[in-house]
Amino acid sequence: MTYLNRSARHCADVRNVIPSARTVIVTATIYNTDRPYSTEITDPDRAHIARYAWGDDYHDVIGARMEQLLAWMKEQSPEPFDARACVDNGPVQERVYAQYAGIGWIGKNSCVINPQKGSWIFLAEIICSLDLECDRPALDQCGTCTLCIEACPTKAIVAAGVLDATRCISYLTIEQRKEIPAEFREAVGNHVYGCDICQEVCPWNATPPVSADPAWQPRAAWDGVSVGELAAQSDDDLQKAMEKSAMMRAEVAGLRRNLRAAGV
Ligand code: B12
Ligand code: SF4
Repeated sequence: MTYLNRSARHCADVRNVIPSARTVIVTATIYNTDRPYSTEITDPDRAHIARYAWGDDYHDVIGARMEQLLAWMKEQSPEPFDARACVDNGPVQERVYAQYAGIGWIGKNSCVINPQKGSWIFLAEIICSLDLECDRPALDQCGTCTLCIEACPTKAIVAAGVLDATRCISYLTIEQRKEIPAEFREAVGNHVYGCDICQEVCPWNATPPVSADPAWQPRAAWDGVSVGELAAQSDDDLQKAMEKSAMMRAEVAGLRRNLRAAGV
């Protein structure tokens, strides 16, 4: 993730993207479904895949929706304006803008938490030159709770809101390409793609809303499967199941490596 370092200065100000920028519109899209949390599953063989990756790739789905929203704004606006839509991959500190836009606060687990909807939300933005009225920033409501810090299996949350990304299972199983370091293997366990634990234990996600959007429903290949069942699938079948999903980031080779680390 050295790109984060290289682009930090550029990402600190959206006027580096659109020099005429006056407003950032932030959207939050619920992706939670009715399946149990990894922390609720007692079957020791069950494979754990982060829920944001169960369905279609959010970059494609939300990217297309943001372009539609932007097209609608351009139709409605009495004046022309400059704009760019971003989701995840754009040069934007998304959580910072989400907090300032009133979507939610950046929690101790470093995810944006909405007081009604929890944190199973994808963030996306439209940076534009329109001078729109702003919402109020969201207030931090983590209080004295430290459940996420305590529950993190790799102790990646080193202080409230501060993540040592190199310890996070999401980084270890998705972003980095080497074998999973031996010191983390036990803690990573059956987490074969990403991790949700610090959000699952969050009290703001105790009764979360569920999305009926077909885009986020779990694909059959990941729905309730064991690590053994996943490992038994051919590379071709895994490739087909991963097609147009966020799991393509790790590719079949990355998933296989994670399955090996899980002992299958
Ligand atoms: C790199 C990245 C990661 C890395 C590092 C995570 C991290 N916490 O930084 C890894 C791979 C570990 C990761 C993991 C996950 N990620 Co991620 N990730 C990103 C990404 C692409 C960039 C984040 C980044 O720049 N981090 C590096 C530094 C700068 O972060 P930081 O030091 O914590 O930054 C804080 C301060 O420095 C300060 N700050 C920085 N700049 C500025 C500027 C100003 C003006 C101010 C005031 C403050 C300020 O505020 C920042 C936010 O707290 C964003 C998308 C995006 N473009 O923003 C998604 C994003 C944060 N991830 C997301 C998700 C869903 C996840 C996972 C849940 C996926 C999973 N299930 O496995 C996990 C959660 C892990 C966790 N507890 O955070 C979502 C979060 C949604 C939400 N509700 O908040 C995002 C927003 C993507 C999206 N569009 O929805 N992720
Ligand atoms: S996603 Fe998992 S490994 Fe990463 S900080 Fe949260 S609990 Fe820890």
